[in-house]
Amino acid sequence: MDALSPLDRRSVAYIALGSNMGDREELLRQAVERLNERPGIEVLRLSGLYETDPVGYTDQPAFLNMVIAVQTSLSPLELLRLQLEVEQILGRVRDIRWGPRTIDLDLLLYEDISMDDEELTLPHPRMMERAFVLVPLNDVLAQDDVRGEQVSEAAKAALRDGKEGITLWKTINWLKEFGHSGN
Ligand code: PH2
Ligand code: MG
Ligand code: MG
Repeated sequence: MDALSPLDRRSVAYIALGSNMGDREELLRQAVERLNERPGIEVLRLSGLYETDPVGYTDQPAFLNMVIAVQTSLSPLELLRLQLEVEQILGRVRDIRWGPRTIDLDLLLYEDISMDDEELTLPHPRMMERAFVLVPLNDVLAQDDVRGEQVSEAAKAALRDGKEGITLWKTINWLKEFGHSGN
């Protein structure tokens, strides 16, 4: 039997992005482009861009948040490390926990993997409570994903409660510009 090439072992993962410093839209766009240009990762779908009130530490500017669906041959930890690298390239300085940031990339879901490791917990432990994650995730979650109903119900509930301000700020079509990385 033939060995599977890495390209045959592609997995679908979902990454949440947020920015509340500098040119927020441009930082998000750059982050998505930099992920997409790496070998072993291809961006499949982009949510809308949502403007959201800060949650947790509230004395900071509004965020732009989005979620992307990617297909990847990287492992969860490799994907996480790539995200950290992209955060660093785009000037992320980690100081205040939950404080202002140029760019934040959080791995939400990787296939149906559950893990709780020092470096990475999957699914993301706080994702089901956060409208700024649930609403854009609901835009891009695969139609046949078993978590679809749970995510769309939680997103609707979060919007209904209205405790987190969240508004659709812009719809985007960056994938056309990026072209295809061919990996
Ligand atoms: N990220 C946080 C803390 N609070 N609030 C909003 N609206 N959006 C975020 O991305 C966000 C936040 C920690 O990563
Ligand atoms: Mg975060
Ligand atoms: Mg983070």
